[in-house]
Amino acid sequence: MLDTKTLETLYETHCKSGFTYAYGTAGFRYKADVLDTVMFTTGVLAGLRSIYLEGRTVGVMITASHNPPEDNGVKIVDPKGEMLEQSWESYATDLANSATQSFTAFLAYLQNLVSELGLDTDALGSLAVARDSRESGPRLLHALLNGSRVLPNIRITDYGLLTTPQLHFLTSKRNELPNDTAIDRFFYYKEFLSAWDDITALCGIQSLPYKLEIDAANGIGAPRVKEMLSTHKFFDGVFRVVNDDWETPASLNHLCGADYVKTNQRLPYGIQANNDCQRICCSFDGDADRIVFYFCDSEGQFRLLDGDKMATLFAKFFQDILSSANLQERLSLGVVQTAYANGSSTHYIERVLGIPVTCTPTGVKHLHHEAINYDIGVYFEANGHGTVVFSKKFDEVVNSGLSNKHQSDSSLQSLEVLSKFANLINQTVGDAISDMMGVLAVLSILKWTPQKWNQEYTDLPNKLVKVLVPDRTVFKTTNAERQLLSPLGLQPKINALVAEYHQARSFVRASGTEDAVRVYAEASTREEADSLASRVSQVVE
Ligand code: NG1
Ligand code: ZN
Repeated sequence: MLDTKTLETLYETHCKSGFTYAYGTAGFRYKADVLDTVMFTTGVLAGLRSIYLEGRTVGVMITASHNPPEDNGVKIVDPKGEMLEQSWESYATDLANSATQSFTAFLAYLQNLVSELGLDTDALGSLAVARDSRESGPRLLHALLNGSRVLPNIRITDYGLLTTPQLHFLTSKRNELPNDTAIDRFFYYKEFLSAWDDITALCGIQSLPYKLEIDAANGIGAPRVKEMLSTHKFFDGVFRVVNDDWETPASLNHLCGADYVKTNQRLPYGIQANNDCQRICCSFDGDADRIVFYFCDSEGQFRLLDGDKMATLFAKFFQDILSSANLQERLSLGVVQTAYANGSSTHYIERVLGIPVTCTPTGVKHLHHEAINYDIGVYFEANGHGTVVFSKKFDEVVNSGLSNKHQSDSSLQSLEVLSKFANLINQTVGDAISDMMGVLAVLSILKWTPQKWNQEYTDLPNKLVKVLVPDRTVFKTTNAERQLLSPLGLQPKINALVAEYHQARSFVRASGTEDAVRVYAEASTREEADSLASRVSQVVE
């Protein structure tokens, strides 16, 4: 039974009226000062989710990723480390919006939900909670914890400051491993570093072929990646973390980080332009679930290696290694992208490598769900958010291959590398640290320089524009967001413009994280891409 008196007192402490929330592409994300109500209700809902799942641990992450420092947000992580199931997103939204009406409306919605789902509010539940480095984090955490305390038997593990993917990973391990296993961020480091050691030992890699410069966006990724790499001899003296001032909240994502580098196609503050071909650089976003790489070529020109380039690198690597393990017929390999993937990357994967590509709507949960249909599913958004997932069949086939005494030495070695690679990748969600290790391992194994990686294909010039419109909800799309259904008559106008350019593509969709419409255009030259983007923006306005 809910203790309505306590509930009302806590409601009065944390909830305000007059705001409408929506669970978007990455949970609830707004200016931090309007988030107290939704933090409180999300605490309640996450507890209910755990009770619904018979006490399995559910994760809650407080972050606003690459957004400015004054924003914050919250998202719920399901027990396998994946994003919250879709039907519960609307419960989360409706519960929050009932709380912005009145206590009576909130209580009525909550009681109705509890009875509709047949939940016992006194049952046992478990939550794993963490936050990024934002100043508003402690206050919002307090509201969230008070929400979950409305349910008397929810056990809460507060992990403090973590990267988003660390929380996803620890949530999944909490549900997978025996209760007495110490599952904390040091467990995370141990898992990934031991996979790294196995792979480098198998492949005879004794040192990193380049110096590594990491721009940590002045976010929580800075202390976490330092904590991980500085304990390990392999990385001694070969890496440097810049933009590591995570304790100054205002500097978060300011002139640095993956989003800044990808959007502006330029070096972040703190990384110098030079043509040192022995150097590779990368940028994390504010909660370290995205990464982009880059280098400066022999002319000192900035060259971006984004999510599309990572997808193609992993796709090529796994194709080669599946073939040397003689598994290309038994295990399927596919790549999942969104409409923002550069047309050249899709062409390269499908036509040059001959690997199937699927396109899904924006948001990693869509990509993830599609990727699990392959035995090795590589998925990345162009902005650097993505990972690789491996099927149960993958584990079975690789393990049975490893126990087969008649394998040639080279097949055996490939099987071992495949098996260890599945441990180097954070399969629950895109992870800047794990993706970074994965890319460095692939480049070291293939003996590729960043230049060689970049030369595999050349991006089509492209442009992404944000257009402010009175009501973005009228922009409805189909065909993985590549065509507009409404406003009526707009898509034919876009088609007519696209037809005027070479190798051109353009699409329009409403953002799920900002109050704006995004226009993407690509074409054979920079001038054409810019001109197409600007003309499509004009017809949208
Ligand atoms: P929206 O605002 O829905 O375009 C943005 C990114 C997504 C994804 C989410 C979540 C682009 C064009 N869009 O979504 O890829 O990362 O944020 O953070 O980069
Ligand atoms: Zn992020």
